[in-house]
Amino acid sequence: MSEEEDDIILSELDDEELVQQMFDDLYDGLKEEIEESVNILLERGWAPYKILTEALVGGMTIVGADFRDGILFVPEVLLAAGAMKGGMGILKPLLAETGAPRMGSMVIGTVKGDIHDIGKNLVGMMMEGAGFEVVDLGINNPVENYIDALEEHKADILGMSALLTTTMPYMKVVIDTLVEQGKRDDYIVLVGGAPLNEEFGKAIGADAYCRDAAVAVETAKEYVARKHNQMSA
Ligand code: B12
Repeated sequence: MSEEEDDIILSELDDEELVQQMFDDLYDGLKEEIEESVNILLERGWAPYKILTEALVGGMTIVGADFRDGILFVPEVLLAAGAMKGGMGILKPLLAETGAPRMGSMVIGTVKGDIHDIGKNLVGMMMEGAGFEVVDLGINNPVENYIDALEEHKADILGMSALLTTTMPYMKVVIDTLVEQGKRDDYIVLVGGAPLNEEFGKAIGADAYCRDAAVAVETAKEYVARKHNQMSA
């Protein structure tokens, strides 16, 4: 880090400069700086969701582009992910404390062979904020993990995440197993992750593909309401 950069006092930057600085700090994997900036924006009255989407996800998009283009490599991206998680950790309780009524429950996890978890964590956080109970299975989940957890927690929704074109077909393995066991219709299945699209979601037999965490919450609410209506009909 150059001396010049050392001298930046985050709290003296205006909002726009601070968000720009957060993009740089996320890129450089500076967790403490990211945490400090998140706290500054909160003190300035920014809504947690705005900080999450505009500053953190915004910064991660830049990291993603440079990773794709071979400018950044795994170790750097891991540091960036660590910094992102530091910021998310501060926002998590704030997003969860909306006092929303209990909506239902969701089991969520990243599929077997895949260790990307930032998007999944974000979906989990937003779902909790919207009043869903969330059981997070973490990464690298074989089919049994999903099915055991769905049954144990009597969940309404199954959420699967995959960020690799090589791991996304595993979602179909999970759905096919549910079909074989006659349990497919017991759950609302939502899938997501950067390489997926709506067509893929349909092709594997999911109820819906969700582009981002906000869409996931809206979709989950819609399906749960529909399920309850069907049950009371
Ligand atoms: C961070 C990152 C990593 C980190 C992961 C750290 C972590 N703890 O997650 C590390 C460095 C470990 C990593 C490793 C690898 N990565 Co990587 N990684 C990324 C990167 C840059 C960002 C992903 C991210 O966190 N995005 C931010 C979040 C917020 O977005 P998101 O995940 O898309 O989630 C949102 C939506 O998709 C949706 N969503 C996500 N999940 C779910 C689930 C449900 C149920 C719902 C409803 C919605 C939903 O909502 C989320 C929130 O809005 C992407 C680039 C990209 N464009 O995605 C590459 C990327 C995914 N990685 C890639 C690759 C190739 C790899 C490696 C194979 C590299 C290597 N050579 O080792 C390994 C694979 C390791 C493995 N087995 O999983 C490729 C995949 C290419 C492909 N087509 O398959 C990408 C696209 C980069 C690229 N262009 O080359 N990676």
